[in-house]
Amino acid sequence: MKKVGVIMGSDSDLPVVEKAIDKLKEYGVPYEVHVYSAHRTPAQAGEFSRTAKEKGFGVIIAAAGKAAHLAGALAANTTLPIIGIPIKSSTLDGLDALLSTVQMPTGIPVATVAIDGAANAALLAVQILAVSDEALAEKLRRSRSAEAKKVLEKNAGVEEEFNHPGGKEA
Ligand code: RP5
Repeated sequence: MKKVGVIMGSDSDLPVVEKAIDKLKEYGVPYEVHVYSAHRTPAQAGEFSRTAKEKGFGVIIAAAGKAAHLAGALAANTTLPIIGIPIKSSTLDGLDALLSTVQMPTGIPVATVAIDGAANAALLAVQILAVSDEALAEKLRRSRSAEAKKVLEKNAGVEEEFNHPGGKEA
């Protein structure tokens, strides 16, 4: 199976990025984690994405905060899909990182998830790999069914409480 590269701009992003790592572990997807910064270590970031395909990566997740150029800088050097996680790490509550990550020029796309949306970034990476991996696709389907079942159970509880004679809203 192809690996997922998990790159963050600073180790201060790790508390959020760990949610992506946990999700990849849950799906048994191989991954590597690195701290490469678009601004502080641009040579290492560029080298990583230039050689990622030949090193067996299929998708790259890039997490960065503030003026978050990491995902775009990685995308500039590879045709592998790049998923950007804008990190909330400044006085602007992550809106700075969101706009810096999502507003890519035509030709160099970055699939941007929500601010601090690390679990969804990993799920999207798994979904990309699952296009050519039926066992992984089946795991995703089973997980979605299990999630739906939990929501339906919660709905049943709420309906029971509010929609019956004698219930709170009856
Ligand atoms: C970004 O600046 C990093 O991704 C991090 O979110 C933010 C702050 O970095 P540190 O100053 O905590 O290293 O490049």
